[in-house]
Amino acid sequence: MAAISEGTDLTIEDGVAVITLDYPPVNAMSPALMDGLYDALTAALADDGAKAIVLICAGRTFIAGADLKSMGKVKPKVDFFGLQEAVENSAKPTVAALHGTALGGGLETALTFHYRIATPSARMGLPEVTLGLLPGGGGTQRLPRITGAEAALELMLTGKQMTAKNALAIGLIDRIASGEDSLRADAIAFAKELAASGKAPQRIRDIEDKVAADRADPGLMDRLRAKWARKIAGLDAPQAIFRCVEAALKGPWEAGLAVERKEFQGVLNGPQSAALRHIFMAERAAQKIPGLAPDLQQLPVRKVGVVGAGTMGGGIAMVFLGAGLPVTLVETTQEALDRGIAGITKTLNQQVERGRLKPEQVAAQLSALAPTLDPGALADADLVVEAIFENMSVKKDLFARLGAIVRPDAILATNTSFLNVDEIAGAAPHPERVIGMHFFSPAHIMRLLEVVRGAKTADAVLATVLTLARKLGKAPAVSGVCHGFIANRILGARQAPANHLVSQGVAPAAIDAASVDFGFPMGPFQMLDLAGLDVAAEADTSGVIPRLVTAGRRGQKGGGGFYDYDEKRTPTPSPAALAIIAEVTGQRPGSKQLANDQIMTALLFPMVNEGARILEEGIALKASDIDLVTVLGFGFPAHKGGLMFWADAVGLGAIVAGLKAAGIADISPLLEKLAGEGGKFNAG
Ligand code: T1G
Repeated sequence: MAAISEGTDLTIEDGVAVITLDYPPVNAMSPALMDGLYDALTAALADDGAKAIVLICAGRTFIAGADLKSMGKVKPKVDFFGLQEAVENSAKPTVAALHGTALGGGLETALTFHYRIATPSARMGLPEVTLGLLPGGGGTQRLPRITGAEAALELMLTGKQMTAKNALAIGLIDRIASGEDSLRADAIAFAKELAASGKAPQRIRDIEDKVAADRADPGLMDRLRAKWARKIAGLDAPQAIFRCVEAALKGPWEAGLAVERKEFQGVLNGPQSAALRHIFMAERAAQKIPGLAPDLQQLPVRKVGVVGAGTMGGGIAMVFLGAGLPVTLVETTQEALDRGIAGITKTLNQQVERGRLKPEQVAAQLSALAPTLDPGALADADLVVEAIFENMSVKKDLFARLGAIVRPDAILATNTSFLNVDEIAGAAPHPERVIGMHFFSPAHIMRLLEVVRGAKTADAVLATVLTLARKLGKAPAVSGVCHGFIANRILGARQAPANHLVSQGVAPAAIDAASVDFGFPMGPFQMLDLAGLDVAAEADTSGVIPRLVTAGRRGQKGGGGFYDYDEKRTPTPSPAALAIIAEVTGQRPGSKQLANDQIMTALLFPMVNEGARILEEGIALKASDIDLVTVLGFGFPAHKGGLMFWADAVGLGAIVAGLKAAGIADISPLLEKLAGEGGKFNAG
């Protein structure tokens, strides 16, 4: 084994040059990897003892993409295209051996090899679009040549991963290894076979039949644009991908590649990609807690208890069942328990109808669910999550009772959305094992998990829950103890100015429309209708929401709220609600018209101010945690990077000026300080 460089080895085995890359954690295409690969290729091509070349990676995965940490910052000595020319124009057959997740630039690199073999469990895809990028290593030109434009667009616009089996079926790979451990041997055997056959290496760039057929269909691209229009509206990368695919169909190869290069630079340097890459990194950074020893002994979580089988309890139970953990589900009445089980069963069966789960998976999950009226059944649980009525005394009573049932080291987690976790912990013996696990509804769909660290929560408990969150497929973010933690506290900061605009005569529907135009899935009043107006009645000093509630307008679930809803839950502004608003505020809704950006400034600037306070108080450890929470918790547009990233882009000076112009006096000192020194929340 000749070491070409720190992470690149080259050996000649039976006339086959085997290049092995080892750049943990995911063999991302850092300049070091690219230089090592280029040097190894050059050596292999020059070595007469090598009749074919295999590329394989050590560690958990084949190249998982360009290196997000150095992208656009540090240049390799030879770029993607120089590397690919060397491979593709090799007279010796070249084979890429894929395992793990061959993604983005990794798959694109594999596509410049003449042949590809993968392990049965390997997955591959071009997820660049999820980062606001596009496959900038020739992927937009090679994929249509393999799959045709329609399938290529589906893969590049969704960024979805495909299995080795599917990849074989569409011709993305040529073989599947006989087993997970035989990839290297099978790849070498494949390469030897190719060398012996004298078969000319096949370059994907030379495959023209599919693009020629697409080119012969003049209406194809218009039909595909129409198909995708709504999903990609307002997003730069998907539009650029369309232009690249059109160039691939038009040809010739060099022209198409030139279009891809130009379009890639455009999105790489655009605001949306910086925002989306920020969120990608924020999700990973959120799991790194300063002062938490990385080798901390974590607690085993093999058996889970959930107390409460309502909407949240049922959803939480499904989250654990979906991760393969057995769940004891406790309720106080048989009727509530039966209703909970029925809800879980119905939802799991819907997942089967949608092709997300197989019937045998549902059967396995339901057999791992143990419903009971006896809390004593929790005695051997390693973790118990309560999802009962949002009332402090009820929760404290439960934790006191649980403290007498479960082991002293069993973790007790509360799913409270607002209440003081320290006070709840105080009701249980060994409060150091108490933590908040705030799931977002629907719990089995929403990825965010606010992990609320109590004053006494032990580090081992925190570390265990953070690891568990990843196993559950959740994106955890740590919050300190305050009313509403991070997400709901910031949402509360949005509701006050929204209510104030309504009291001035701005129509709720206009405020919601401006929010959707900004990129939120829905605006504050549609969201209130969904959550139920009673949760926001007390805080509404304008008096509108309390009046709607007393008029029986409690939201979607109870007689409509700001909107009336048809059987498909399509909202229309409610004349009854508008009349109540006019009566309470003395202003006809709509009598005041504001531009969308004026409305959004009125809503978002106070949210930024609250985010700054959350940072000042140490409730959130860093601004990127707040960005992650706002994107995953209530749909702040990810292509704007989350609340604090967006504020940095607006400029903190402008935000302070806007708050002052709106007469908001209590501005966060941190926000004032950063604004004063031209700083940013997400510095560096
Ligand atoms: N660059 C740098 N670091 C990366 C990385 C990347 N592309 N992907 C992951 N990491 C780090 C991550 O920060 C974490 O580090 C560790 O690896 C484990 O990641 C030209 C331009 C591969 C499926 O979009 O989807 O190619 O926090 O916690 O859950 O066309 O990571 O431990 O220090 O996510 O097992 C395209 C992104 C890039 C793939 C593994 N590629 N990565 O998931 O582990 S753009 C991607 C993932 C591109 C070309 C374009 C996932 C994963 P640390 P992890 P995981």
